[in-house]
Amino acid sequence: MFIRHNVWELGGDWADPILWYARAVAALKPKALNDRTSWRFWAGMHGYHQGLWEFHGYKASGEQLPAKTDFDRFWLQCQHGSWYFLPWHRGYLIGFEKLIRSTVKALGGPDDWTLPYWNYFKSGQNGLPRAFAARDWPDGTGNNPLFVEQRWGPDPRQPGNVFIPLEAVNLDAMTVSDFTGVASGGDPGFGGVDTGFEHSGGTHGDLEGQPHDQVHGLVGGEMMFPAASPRPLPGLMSAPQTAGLDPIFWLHHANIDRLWQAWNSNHPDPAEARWKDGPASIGQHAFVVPLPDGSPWQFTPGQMSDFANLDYTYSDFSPADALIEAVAGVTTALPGVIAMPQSKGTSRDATVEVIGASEHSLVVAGKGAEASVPLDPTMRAKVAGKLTAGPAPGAKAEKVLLNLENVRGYSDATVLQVYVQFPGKGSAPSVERQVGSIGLFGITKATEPDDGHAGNGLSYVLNITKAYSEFAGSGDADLAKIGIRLQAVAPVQQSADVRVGRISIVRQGE
Ligand SMILES: [Cu+2]
Repeated sequence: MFIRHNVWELGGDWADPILWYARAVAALKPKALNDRTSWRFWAGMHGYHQGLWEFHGYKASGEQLPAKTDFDRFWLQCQHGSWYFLPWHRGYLIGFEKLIRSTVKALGGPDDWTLPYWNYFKSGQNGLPRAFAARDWPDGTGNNPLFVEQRWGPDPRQPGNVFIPLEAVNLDAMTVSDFTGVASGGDPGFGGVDTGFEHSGGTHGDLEGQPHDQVHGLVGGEMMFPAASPRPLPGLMSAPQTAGLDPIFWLHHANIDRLWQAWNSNHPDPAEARWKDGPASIGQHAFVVPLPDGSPWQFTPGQMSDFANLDYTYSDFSPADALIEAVAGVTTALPGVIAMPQSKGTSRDATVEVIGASEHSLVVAGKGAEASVPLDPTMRAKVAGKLTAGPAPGAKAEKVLLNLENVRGYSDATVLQVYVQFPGKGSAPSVERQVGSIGLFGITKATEPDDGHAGNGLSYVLNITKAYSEFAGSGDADLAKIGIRLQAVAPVQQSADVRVGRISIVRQGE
């Protein structure tokens, strides 16, 4: 059994597992793009963009791509906006870990190397692990392969200062009871919505949407290169087409994988054969990665879900180590997540109804944007009644959800903190609550029409039940209209043309 450990607790910035990782990355980076065991081939399996790869120096113009049979079989496979997001990435990590382990062994290292995970939620560990931030090897010589120039971090005024601002991420997904959600504006579920093979789906599952997407954008950041493009260019981690090129990608995904298994301790994965057997079982693209000898290894979500029969585990499954108090005053009680009650039935047959929606699209630029959403009086009364009464025995609890629909634009690194404003009645002051954040990871691809997608952008669903119920039946708030404020972690460039198609508030329940 191989054990994956916390990267911050290996016993030093350049503890052996990190040093061997760096040596293996150095060995794999120069390999040919079309070699199934090269660094760049593995990144291409996640996603590929010729312009970005060439601009950032990861492909020479005219350099040979993999042959068409290999390209079609292995490349552009990553599953996003799909209930396959977690199992696909688990198989991808397993294959990658095998490649690094065999490379480490070939270089004279130990034969039990495992992929460390980066738990940015743990106190004092939200900074980029230091070996990844150093330009030099530990002996002071240059060219540390774990260092990436195009990893700009959350603050454009301090490019290269990489950390995860804790007020921009949360572990709310861990409290979601169902793996599979609904795509119609309701909760998209812990693991995502029911899709076929889906390289860039429009609605991300709860764990994918938070913290996965945010961490990508906060680590990668973006930069203006006016000579090359009027739009900001994403750091490697900020866009799915380049993320796999950054060595930190794998440690981030190991943490997401760990959170999935932590959630699994008392929530089941989908039981449907179509999920377990994967898209290959319905005649679509198989999930397949090369083994270290280059031979293909095909896997199914069902195999990835059977954690006891995989040959690795984690040193620690706790999502974080303490209460995380967000700057906005929102307190999320983390230790309680493991004790959440099981849901009754599944959310897939729940009713989803619109309480109110904005009439215009909303441009997001600079520091952010604000909008107001009128709420229908009849629906408001219905929701207030249900929230006050609580669920009948055996019934699903009432949920109120904020939808940011058809968000389009060209800034994959953008992270927006989302606030809801409840206007006061009469002279009572209005009150604002942070309800989460969204990360626009994958937005460029979702904005441009391609084969299979109309360019509808990405849609986000945030659970605002807690904040809403505080005011729903209160005499101090007037909910005829509520305000939505989006606050950018880093300024949104005008040229990125970010806009929200529609904002709606929906209820989900019986
Ligand atoms: Cu990812």
